[in-house]
Amino acid sequence: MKNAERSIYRACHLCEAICGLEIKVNGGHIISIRGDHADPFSRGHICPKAIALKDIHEDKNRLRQPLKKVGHEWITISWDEAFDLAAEKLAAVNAQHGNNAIGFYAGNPAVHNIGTLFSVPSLVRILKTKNAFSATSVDQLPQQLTSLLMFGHQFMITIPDIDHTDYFLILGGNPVASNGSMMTVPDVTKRLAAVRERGGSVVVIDPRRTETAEIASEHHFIRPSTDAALLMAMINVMKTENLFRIASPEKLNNLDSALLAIADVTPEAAAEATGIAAGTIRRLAREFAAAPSAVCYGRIGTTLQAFGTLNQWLVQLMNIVTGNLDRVGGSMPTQPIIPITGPGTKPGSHARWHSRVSHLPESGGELPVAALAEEILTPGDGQIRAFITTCGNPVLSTPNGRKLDEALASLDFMVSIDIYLNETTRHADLILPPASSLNHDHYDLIFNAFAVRNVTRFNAGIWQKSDDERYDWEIFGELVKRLALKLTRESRPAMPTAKLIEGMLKAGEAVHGISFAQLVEAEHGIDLGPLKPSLYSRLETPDGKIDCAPAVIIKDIARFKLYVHQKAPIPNPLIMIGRRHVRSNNSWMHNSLRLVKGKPRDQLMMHPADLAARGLKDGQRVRVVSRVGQVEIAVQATDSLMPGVVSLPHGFGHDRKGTCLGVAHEHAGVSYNDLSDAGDIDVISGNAALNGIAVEVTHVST
Ligand SMILES: Nc1nc2c(c(=O)[nH]1)N[C@H]1C(S)=C(S)[C@@H](COP(=O)(O)OP(=O)(O)OC[C@H]3O[C@@H](n4cnc5c(=O)[nH]c(N)nc54)[C@H](O)[C@@H]3O)O[C@H]1N2
Ligand SMILES: Nc1nc2c(c(=O)[nH]1)N[C@H]1C(S)=C(S)[C@@H](COP(=O)(O)OP(=O)(O)OC[C@H]3O[C@@H](n4cnc5c(=O)[nH]c(N)nc54)[C@H](O)[C@@H]3O)O[C@H]1N2
Ligand code: SF4
Ligand SMILES: [Mo]
Repeated sequence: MKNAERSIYRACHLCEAICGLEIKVNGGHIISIRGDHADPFSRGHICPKAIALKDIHEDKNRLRQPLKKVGHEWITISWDEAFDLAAEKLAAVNAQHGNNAIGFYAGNPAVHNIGTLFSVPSLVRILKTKNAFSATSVDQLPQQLTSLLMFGHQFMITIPDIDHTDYFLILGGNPVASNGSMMTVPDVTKRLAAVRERGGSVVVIDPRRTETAEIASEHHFIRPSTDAALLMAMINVMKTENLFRIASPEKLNNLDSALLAIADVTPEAAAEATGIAAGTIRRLAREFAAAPSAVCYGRIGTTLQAFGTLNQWLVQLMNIVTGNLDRVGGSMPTQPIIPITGPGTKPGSHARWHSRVSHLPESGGELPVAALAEEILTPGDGQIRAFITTCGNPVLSTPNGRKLDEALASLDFMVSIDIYLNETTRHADLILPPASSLNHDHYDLIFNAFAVRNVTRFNAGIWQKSDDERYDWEIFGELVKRLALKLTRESRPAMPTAKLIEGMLKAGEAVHGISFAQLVEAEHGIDLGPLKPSLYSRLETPDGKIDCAPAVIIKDIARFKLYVHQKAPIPNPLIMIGRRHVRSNNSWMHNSLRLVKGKPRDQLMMHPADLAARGLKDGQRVRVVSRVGQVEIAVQATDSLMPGVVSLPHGFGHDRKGTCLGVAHEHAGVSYNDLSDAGDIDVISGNAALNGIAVEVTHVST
């Protein structure tokens, strides 16, 4: 048997770090999973989640056959029957209620699955629905919208040049736990340490002293949702003290009006809003401006909050006025061999239509998911009556999960393409489970494009799937085909992943010089070198210049000032924010015992002074109450939180009835999003404001 053992090299598809793995298999069994030291990008780094790939692959709860709900029972049916049922039910809803009556949601793992990534647009095209949603609007939408408004393309995302910067300013990101986001950066802890080793600084701005803050040069607490004041004041200090080093003024439109719009925010005013001393703000501004190279980066803490787009605009302004946009050691776009910007790609769109009930704007063909529950629950023309989900668990991951539960339960028909019967898919009438991810061919189209180096890698599926299994792209393909027939619309046949990559690679081969055969051969991935300045020559705005003052953003400054004026001085009630842990991944990896065992990680974190003020004690069960809901959970006293702020991880709450997740159920925790309010949004983008929500914490007995 021993000589049947073989090593497979493959990128991990679980998070954005895309670490190289060495997976030892024997026949159909996984023997071990280790870091791939020959991967030039991840250099052998992995985290505990990678080992759990084996658990997911072998998980008895992972669905293997189509499931149909009959009364309160689930029965397995054939693929043929399942596709027919889905097409028939969806077409019936379409015929009776029109195109917008079918809604669609794609969740996070869709971005890690190239087949799904390319299938989603085909499905939405066939449905002709304006009610398409995704996890983008509980995540990075403000970043994409800012890129669209300023640079002319939603995916012209600039990436921190972590390996060369002298000054890394991180707001609202905890890459040591998350392994980096909108910044694909395997082995981030070593790379952050290297910034300091070469004499540079890492400065973290976060209401919690996070794992990243612990290894930074300095950390400052900030009152949630007030980052914009800090950034405005820093820019103003640089301006007043003549510290600007603008690199390409001829490429900048409207910089003066941008600066004018924020000019009245002094360090003193920002100190009052943020809780960071005015002297510190001045020093940070001077140091950022003086550093040979510097980069300002803002992640979930700056996007998944009430001023997401404003924050992302200010992040870019910081980099622009200091000459760090599109510069080595600053913030630069990648040049992936399969481009996601430029000719033939979709630059994105904004506000071409709005949601029916709350009038939230479309972006890139999608509506903000904060509008989903009300679009299902509110009667009238265009009401969503049937729903399709893939790779998503919006009941736990989007605002007001309880209301969404109610909404999904009221649908005429729901079908989920998913591997688990979980909090969301339990509402489906039909679940179509794809084959194990490890059987899929894998290419990180998006994460290659957001990486801190130019990299590329293709890995074929480890095993052939059995005849009775389907890849995600095959499920979509068949669904689209049968729907097209029923709706008498035209569809294109789905293409196998490898063929798709081969085709796209060929299109650019004259430029990048890498053939598909070479890519397949290079099983550890190919490093194509560090990021290089290219943004200024690739701008896709009509005049090829950066718009430094998009009107919708400038208009939103007044809302921010009002917010700060009303809410900042005394944070009472408490303000709740989220957190991530390296052993967890959004809502869907809690069925791996290896990851959830040990000390609980789902408590509410709270400052001892806030506990004492309420007569509460460390370890006690407490009730957390928000405008829309309440949960009961153990509290953990910690001075790593700013007083007045509490922290709860999202993705838990596995005690809902009707799921089939044995281990997760035993480690249920509570869902953060039972407390978040769909009415709390970043008004410009409609992105949910899941961080920075008002709660009160009391004794359970009251
Ligand atoms: N309060 C709060 N809420 C948050 C966040 C937060 O920070 N705080 N973060 C937000 C962010 S950034 C995100 S991205 C979202 C994530 O939100 P979602 O994407 O809605 O949820 P996930 O937990 O990622 O659920 C993934 C789903 O995909 C399924 N799945 C896994 N692998 C596959 C596969 O290969 N194929 C198919 N078909 N299905 C698969 C899983 O079973 C699960 O149902 O959550 C958001 N919600
Ligand atoms: N282990 C693990 N890794 C993951 C995930 C996971 O669930 N688990 N999810 C993946 C996904 S989908 C994503 S999008 C990325 C996210 O990657 P990150 O953005 O790095 O995610 P978080 O760890 O949630 O870090 C957000 C930080 O923002 C802080 N914060 C909250 N509110 C504010 C605020 O108003 N201002 C400031 N300055 N900070 C604030 C929080 O305290 C927290 O430390 O992680 C990815 N990687
Ligand atoms: S850091 Fe992310 S990509 Fe790397 S092994 Fe862990 S889960 Fe996989
Ligand atoms: Mo995310």
